[in-house]
Amino acid sequence: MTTALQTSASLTLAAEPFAFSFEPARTALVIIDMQRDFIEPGGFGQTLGNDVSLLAAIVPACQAVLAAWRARGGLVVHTREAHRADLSDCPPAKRNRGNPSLRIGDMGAMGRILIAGEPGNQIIEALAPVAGEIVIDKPGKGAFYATGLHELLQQRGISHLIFMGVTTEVCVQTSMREANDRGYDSLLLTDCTESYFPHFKASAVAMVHAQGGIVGWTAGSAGLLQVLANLAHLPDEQRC
Ligand code: TIU
Repeated sequence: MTTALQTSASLTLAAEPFAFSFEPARTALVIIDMQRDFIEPGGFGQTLGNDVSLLAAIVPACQAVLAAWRARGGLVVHTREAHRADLSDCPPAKRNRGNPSLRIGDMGAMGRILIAGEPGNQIIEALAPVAGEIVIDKPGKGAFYATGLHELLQQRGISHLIFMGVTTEVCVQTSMREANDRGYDSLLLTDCTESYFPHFKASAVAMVHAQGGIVGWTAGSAGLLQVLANLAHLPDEQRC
């Protein structure tokens, strides 16, 4: 049975640096950049010289959380790092940085690299958005920069964010820091995020919850799945 996350009850799960509590109806699941450009060979991630196979490992854990969140009727936000076809939203500094084998906008194995609408820019099939979910194309690393995300979340009364996606220390951490400065309480699911550099992932996770949660909270997805499963067993009057 689908249960809308209308409960005003607060759910709590174990996390670092301390327990994370959230009202499901005021919480969005934010999935950062699970797009072919980063996860499959021939996309942006590989043009930067990375081994993209590392990132695919988190897909099953992300699927499990997404399925549980959807089953409870929770708000889902997907982001894609995506530029306009004319590159008018891609600063030359970003395009010219480093020595990638292909630059943003060049033709690659999955269409033009990091360009909206190209095959490589689509979210992977396993996590594809469904009707009613928010999809944000973002020209920067952060989900809030030059997007309407903050306004969309405010319109829906969202105060808490649960993050998954890639890469931990680049687009995920940047988005969490942007969220923090805008007043959101954020949780990062550690088995649902990955980096091309395992030690960067470990450091980024530590940076989020250090100093009393200077950016937010971190936890494995099992605790979240457990509280969502418990929610399904609440009597109706406590759900709504
Ligand atoms: N290169 C890298 O680690 N990440 C990005 O360029 N974008 C995101 O993290 N999505």
